[in-house]
Amino acid sequence: MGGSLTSFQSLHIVLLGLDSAGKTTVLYRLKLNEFVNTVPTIGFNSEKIRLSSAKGLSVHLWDVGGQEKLRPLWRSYSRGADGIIYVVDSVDVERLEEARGELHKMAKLSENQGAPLLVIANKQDLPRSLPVGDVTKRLALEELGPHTAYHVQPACAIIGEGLHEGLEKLCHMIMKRRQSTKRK
Ligand SMILES: Nc1nc2c(ncn2[C@@H]2O[C@H](COP(=O)(O)OP(=O)(O)OP(=O)(O)O)[C@@H](O)[C@H]2O)c(=O)[nH]1
Ligand SMILES: [Mg+2]
Repeated sequence: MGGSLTSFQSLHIVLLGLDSAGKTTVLYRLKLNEFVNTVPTIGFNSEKIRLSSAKGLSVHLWDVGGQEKLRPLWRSYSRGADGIIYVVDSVDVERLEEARGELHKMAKLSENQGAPLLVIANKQDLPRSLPVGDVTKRLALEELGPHTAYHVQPACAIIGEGLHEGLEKLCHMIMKRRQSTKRK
C-alpha cells in the first residue's frame, strides 16, 4: 500500500480503554449517528465506517472489552493497527492512574511503537469531568516519546460531540506517518 490515502483504503483502528470508559458508545455513535444503550463488552465489536471528509477512505474500528480480565486481548487487536483510540472517562478520576498504566503498557509493545494515538477525554457533559489539560497530564502523554503522535479530544459520546473531529485528526496523523515512512 502506498503513502497516499486517495482511493479506497481502509484503516485498521482499535478502540481501547478501561471498562465503562465509553468505547462501545463511541463506536455506535460513529457508525449509526445515534445513541445506543450498551452492555459491557465481552469480546469485541467491529464496524466499518466511511469517512465523509476523505473520499474513498474508510476505517475499520475494533472495539475491545476493557474489563481487567479482557485486557490481555488488547495486544492481539492492536497488533499492526494503523492507529489507536484510547477512551477515558473524564469523571472517573480515581481510575485515571490505572488508565495511564494500561495505556503506557500497550504503547510500549514493540508492534505498537509509533502508532498515532487519539485520546478521547469522554463524558465531558458531566459536571465534574476533568478538562483535557488535566487528562493529558495525568496520562503522562509526553512520556510516550517523540515518535508517538497524539491528540487529546474532549468529547461526549452519548451525543457524539467531538468524535468526528477526533477521528479526522487521527486519520491525519496516520497519513503523515505513512508519508514519512515512505520517504525513508
Ligand atoms: N454521561 C455520559 N455517559 C456516557 C458517555 N459515553 C458513554 N457513557 C455511558 O457510560 C457507560 C459505559 O459505556 P460503554 O460504551 O458501554 O463503555 P465501554 O468502554 O464500552 O465498556 P466495556 O465494554 O466494559 O469495556 C454507559 O452507560 C454509557 O451510556 C458520555 O459521553 N457521557
Ligand atoms: Mg464496550
